[in-house]
Amino acid sequence: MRTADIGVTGLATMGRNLARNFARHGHTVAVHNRTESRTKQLVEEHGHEGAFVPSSSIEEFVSSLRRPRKAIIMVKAGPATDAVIEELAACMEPGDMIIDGGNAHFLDTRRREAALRERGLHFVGTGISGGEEGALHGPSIMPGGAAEAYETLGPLLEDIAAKVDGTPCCVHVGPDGAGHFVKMVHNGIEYADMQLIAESYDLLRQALGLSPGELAEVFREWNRGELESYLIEITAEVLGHTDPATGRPFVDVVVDQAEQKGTGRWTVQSALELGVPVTGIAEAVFARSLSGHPGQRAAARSLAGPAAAAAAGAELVEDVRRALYASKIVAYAQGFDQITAAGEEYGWNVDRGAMATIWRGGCIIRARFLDRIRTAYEADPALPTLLADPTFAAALADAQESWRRVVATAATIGVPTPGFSSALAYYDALRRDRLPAALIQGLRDFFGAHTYQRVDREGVFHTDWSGDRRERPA
Ligand code: NBP
Repeated sequence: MRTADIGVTGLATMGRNLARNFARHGHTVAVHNRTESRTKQLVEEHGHEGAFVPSSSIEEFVSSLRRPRKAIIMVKAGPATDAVIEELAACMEPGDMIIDGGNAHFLDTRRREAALRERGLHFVGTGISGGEEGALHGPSIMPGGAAEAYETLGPLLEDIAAKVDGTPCCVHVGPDGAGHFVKMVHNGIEYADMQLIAESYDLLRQALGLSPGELAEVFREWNRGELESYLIEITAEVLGHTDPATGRPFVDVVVDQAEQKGTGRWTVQSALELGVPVTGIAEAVFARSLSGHPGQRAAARSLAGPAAAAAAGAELVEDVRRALYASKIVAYAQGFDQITAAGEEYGWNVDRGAMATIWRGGCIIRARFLDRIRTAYEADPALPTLLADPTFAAALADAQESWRRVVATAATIGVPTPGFSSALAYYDALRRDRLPAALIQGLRDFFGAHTYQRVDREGVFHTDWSGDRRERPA
């Protein structure tokens, strides 16, 4: 009975393709789904691709696995995951592993891992990126959980992961919820990346009157340089697509309200808790929210705009390319800061260079750029901010004049670029010698006696604002 190397329960889009990926790599895969027809369909349609062991019940599924058992759950994240964990755990024995490949919140993963550890089982919360295609042909895989579990599970996951220069896009991220956390930040960065791309498109279209087809060419060209990435590549595809029903550019027939499944929001919520300014991701989440308020947008349509409709020449294209690159560096730097802060908060010690390495292939944010991030962290694993890496600092220096012109042009002609603007503000704030936070401290002390520190003396002080205005140690 116990023949399968690994099992997958939950055979919708992701689970089915993941199971096929294991089978295609020569692994015997146990497969199970709550509704049995999905299991049967998988074996009927793809049974010839490798060795599948179908089961109609969880008990049968678990007993078809070789020990230590490794069962991957690919069901809708939330209560369904808890229900399936409970069913699996009831039939498992100490040392067995339950792997959650769904998009769980990392705090749920921490809770589940602690509960299963008590029962002698391993729980490996695993981020999987790359969507349907990635699951079949090689995703980027971010497993958390105990290092001991990774020893036996890791080789299987590395086998099916995407490979870049022969290196698998899979590494043990850290204990308990580290894998799902890093996947969440990956998704947050994906939001920021897409927002910056959308702003580039919008500004060039509004300022220069370029058509979507012409802009597709611009993005295609950009994809040959330092911006080379999956998202830039597919931007050219989407902008170049014509709606067959109307003959109009596809982008013009799509309702301009961006949806979200929640991982961007989770990233920002966590960043607020950790005190990390992920302005690029936050602006991207808010921009989607704003787009989804048609009533307010209609009510505001008659508000006054600038007199200047267009104020730019063809050099704006190169300026926007540089601004996009600079803003992208900021968004990634902020995301990596969040991983650092969470590592400290939860005791994970995540290797940031390794994260850049496993995001180079398989996932949505895959890009040439990630190689530079990997190199930066290899050169200095304790780098306080990516912006301080000599290569990125030079790239920002090179881009900053363009970046400022882009933000100024956008403001002048009234095109919203919250991603570009906030990234530039972050850059300028971080490089400042003195920030106006000193005034904020003064105000806080004035109205709430919140105290302050001085630049010239140790200690904490309070000024008696309503009395004699003398300073006293607090
Ligand atoms: P869905 O998220 O659409 O979930 C459908 C699967 O969940 C089906 O197999 C369904 O079984 C099962 N399920 C549900 Br719903 N409730 C269940 C329950 N109470 N007990 C047992 N099974 C239950 O599938 P998906 O799009 O393949 O995604 C799977 C996971 O991977 C999700 O967590 C998702 O967030 C994550 N993910 C998805 C992508 C992507 O691109 N789609 C990418 C990365 C990660 P049934 O057939 O009996 O209804």
